[in-house]
Order: sequence, then structure tokens, then C-alpha cells
Amino acid sequence: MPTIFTKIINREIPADIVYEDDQALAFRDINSQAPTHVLVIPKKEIASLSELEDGDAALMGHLFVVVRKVAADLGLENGYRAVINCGTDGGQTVDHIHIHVLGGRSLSWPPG
Ligand code: DGP
Repeated sequence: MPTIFTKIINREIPADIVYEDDQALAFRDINSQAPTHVLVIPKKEIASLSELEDGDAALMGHLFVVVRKVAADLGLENGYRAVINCGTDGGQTVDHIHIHVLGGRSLSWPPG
């Protein structure tokens, strides 16, 4: 099912896009939890980690390469956290798989 992220991919609603290629998009999270908080998403509509198929392996690998590029471009040289929330207990609120990239401050662990 299309979500708000499909509308961002299709430029139907605005977003602060920091990276794009044929398979992926990265944009700043509207509800930022750190000085830098970006979401890296596939253009393919995959609802969650639970919906991944064997054929998505290369795409998911690509998304993590995008994470590395975005983190470098945004100056997160001290490190960052890459997080995928999955399902209700995982805190997922948008059913289009996305990697949160959080940085720019020291992050605590464990998460709540
Ligand atoms: P999650 O809870 O893991 O599903 O994260 C979804 C994130 O998506 C949340 O941190 C807020 C962000 N978000 C939701 N709607 C929008 C939007 O319209 N624009 C942007 N830039 N971010 C959004």
C-alpha cells in the first residue's frame, strides 16, 4: 500500500531530500530526534523488514551503502546510528521500510 513516503518519492508532498538515485531516496525526518536525522528508503514499496523477500537482498545492501554516503556527506565523522523499526512493538509508524540515520550527538543505549 502506498504511504506518505510514496508521495515524497513522487514529489506530491515536499521533503528536504539529501540524496537520490534510481533505487533510493534519503530525506530529513520531520520529527527529528537528533541534530541530524535522515530516513533512507527504497523507491520500491516494501512495507517492513517482515515483508522482505529473497530478491530484496541487493536492494537492502544498496540502502546501507547509501547510509554510509549520506552520513559522510552530512559530516557524521564521529559516528551515527542506523535503525530500522519493525511493526507495532518495534515502533514503526510508516509502513514503507526505512532506515533512520541519527547523529550529531552522543546517543544513549539501550533505546526505550
Ligand atoms: P517509524 O516510527 O520508524 O515508522 O518512523 C517514521 C518516521 O517518519 C518518523 O520519525 C517521522 C517520519 N515522518 C512521518 N511522516 C513524514 C513526512 O511527511 N515527512 C518527513 N520528512 N518525515 C515523516
